Amino acid sequence: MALLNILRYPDPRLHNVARPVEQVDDYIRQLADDMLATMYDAEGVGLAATQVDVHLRLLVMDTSDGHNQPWVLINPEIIARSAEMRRSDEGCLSVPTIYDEVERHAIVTVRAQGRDGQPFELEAHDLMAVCVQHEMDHLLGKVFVEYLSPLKRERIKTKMIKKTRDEMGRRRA
Ligand code: K1U
Ligand code: ZN
Repeated sequence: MALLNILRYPDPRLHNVARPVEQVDDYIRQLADDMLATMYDAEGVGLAATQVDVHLRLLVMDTSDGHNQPWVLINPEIIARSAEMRRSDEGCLSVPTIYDEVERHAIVTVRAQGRDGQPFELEAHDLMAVCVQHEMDHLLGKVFVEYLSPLKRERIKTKMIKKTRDEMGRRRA
């Protein structure tokens, strides 16, 4: 299992729109396994293929308390959304240390294919509902900071550029 590099905002590749997965083969299964390993290593609860610079409709998540209920969603589509909306704090492995409130549908039903290529439906509530909507945004090239005000977004962009530059400097020293 390999740990993959996670793109950091404002990398322009985070705005690529992912293409559908045509066939669930060994490459896709290996990618899903590597994404899960990368997500657990980074202590996240979700990860979209876009974030590891693979522009295919694939996401992984595990919002369980024991971090032992991995989900692989290939070609996910939202087929139902609750009218009820809910605001909650979000974070993103591509925007480390930044958390802010975003409004999402409280419940969503998603149709996807699993790691075995078989279709299934999942009704997501609570953190899982937030996470799956956040990850599906990534597949459309959208990062959660785009829901924030232009001023906040500019501040975050500046902070991330500085953080990345400082980390690169420390790594070289
Ligand atoms: O970068 C990502 O897309 C992963 C992201 C998913 C997410 C979590 C919570 C709300 C929206 C999106 C994260 O894993 S953020 C970091 C995290 O570990 C976390 C955040 C909230 C609750 C529990 C964990
Ligand atoms: Zn994210």
